[in-house]
Amino acid sequence: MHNKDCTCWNCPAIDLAGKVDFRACGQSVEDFRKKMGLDESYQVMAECKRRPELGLFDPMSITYEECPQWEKSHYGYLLKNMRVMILGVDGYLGWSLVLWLGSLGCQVSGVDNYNRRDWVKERGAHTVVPISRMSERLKASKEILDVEINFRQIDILNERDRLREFIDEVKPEAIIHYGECPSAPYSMIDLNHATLVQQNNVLGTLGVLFMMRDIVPESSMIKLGTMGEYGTPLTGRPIFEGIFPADAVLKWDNREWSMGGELTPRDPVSFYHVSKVQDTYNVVEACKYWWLRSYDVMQGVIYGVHTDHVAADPRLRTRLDIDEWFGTVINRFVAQAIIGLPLTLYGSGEQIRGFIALQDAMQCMTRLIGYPPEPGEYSVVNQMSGFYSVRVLARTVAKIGKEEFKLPVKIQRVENPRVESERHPFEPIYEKLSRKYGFKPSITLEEEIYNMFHLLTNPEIKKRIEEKKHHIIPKTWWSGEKRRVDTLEIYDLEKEIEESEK
Ligand code: USQ
Repeated sequence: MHNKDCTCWNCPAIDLAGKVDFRACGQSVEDFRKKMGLDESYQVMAECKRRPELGLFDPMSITYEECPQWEKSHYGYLLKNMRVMILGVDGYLGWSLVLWLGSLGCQVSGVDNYNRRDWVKERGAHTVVPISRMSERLKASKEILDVEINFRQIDILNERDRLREFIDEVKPEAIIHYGECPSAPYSMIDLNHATLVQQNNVLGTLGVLFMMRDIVPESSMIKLGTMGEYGTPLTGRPIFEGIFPADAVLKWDNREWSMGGELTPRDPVSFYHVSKVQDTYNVVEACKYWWLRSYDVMQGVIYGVHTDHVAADPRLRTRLDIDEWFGTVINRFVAQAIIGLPLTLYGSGEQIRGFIALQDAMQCMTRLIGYPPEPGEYSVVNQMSGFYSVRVLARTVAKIGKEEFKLPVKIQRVENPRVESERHPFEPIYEKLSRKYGFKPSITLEEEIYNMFHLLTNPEIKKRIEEKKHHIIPKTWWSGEKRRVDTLEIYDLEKEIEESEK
């Protein structure tokens, strides 16, 4: 098990309050001992909130393997009945994760104010996979999976007192922060939308950090960042996992410096992505000032519809958006293929992004929850299982649509409404999750695309795609223009294959 040697130093049940003065870090050991009235033999001592009978002990002396509170699971050791709170529990990811973690025995709680439902509705779009109301979802999760979700309708930004109360009541041992607006195009509609996204995301998260400081400083925050924070560096330098590795060097003017440990440059690609960059700095600072622990999960584009839990009953399904604002590229392509709309490549279609299937993203989050960062640690993982150009994705979707579902799929190149590099090198480093946390992708791109076709060809869902067809072709330009993009070229799969083999 990848986390068997972790100790109480990582564990959220540790009680360090008053026993370790983190502000002393950076002072001389001598000053620290003097201030605390400690002698030469001083070492860090802590108590365990789950096992008070242990009294004071060295937190590095007990490993997960030795502690009865940590139990083996398919994803490494997991804290028994771990209290996990999911912010944004009603969304595409939040809902999938709460069922996943609840089924693994975590004591799950969730917060949402239905913003995502409202934003999609405001645009006149809808989730093509129908989803139930929250009351129905909660009932079904209990009935079908025996998962009890402690849900509270709270607006993270505007109801801070209520969120504080809920955190105080639950005392979560990990907080998964999915409670942000995830859409680049939505943030580019106009000033109001850019403001809404940045306020909601940046200030919402800032509030949560202060609450963690005051109420649950030993809990970890697992926060959703995005690969889009880094942009696509035209120099072709590798996209490291947030922080330069120890042997990275900056050379200039015949001099050299180590870059090890510094945050890597960010070059976001929309006002939404800027909000994630701002979050990064706020989280880094909170870890620095208050010794909070955080994983910043730089996630690639998630695709797919399947986890065993959401598929267990129609009432447990998670949402799937395919409109120009909230639909992401693979999900959109499959929906387009089903209704006979040529797949929309923006611009050249050569832009490359990292991708991960829904169920693999869930696996990664579980592994991170089971391996909390150390006090004060800000750690970054690039969460993806492969990277592809959108053109390759279109070809893959078209091929599966044609061969397995007998759909005559075509591809179209349309004007690119975004400002982004359409031809660029791309070398993301995404080793930590597999090397340190034991992540193994469980499904291939082709298998998940197949799953999507399978679900989305259902007549009811197909009808829901047809109903919102007019929201598929983008009208939101990064320039501020508001007009449908023009089609540049339409071709079939044979031509695409021919081109790719040239
Ligand atoms: N694209 C097309 N055709 C389409 C839709 C998109 O060619 O019909 C292209 C876009 O131009 C872009 C790429 O596909 O180059 C990805 O676009 P997307 O809409 O699938 O995803 P994006 O806007 O980048 O944002 C999504 C999620 C966001 C997450 C991000 C991860 O909405 O929450 O942060 O993926 S990443 O892309 O790695 O930044």
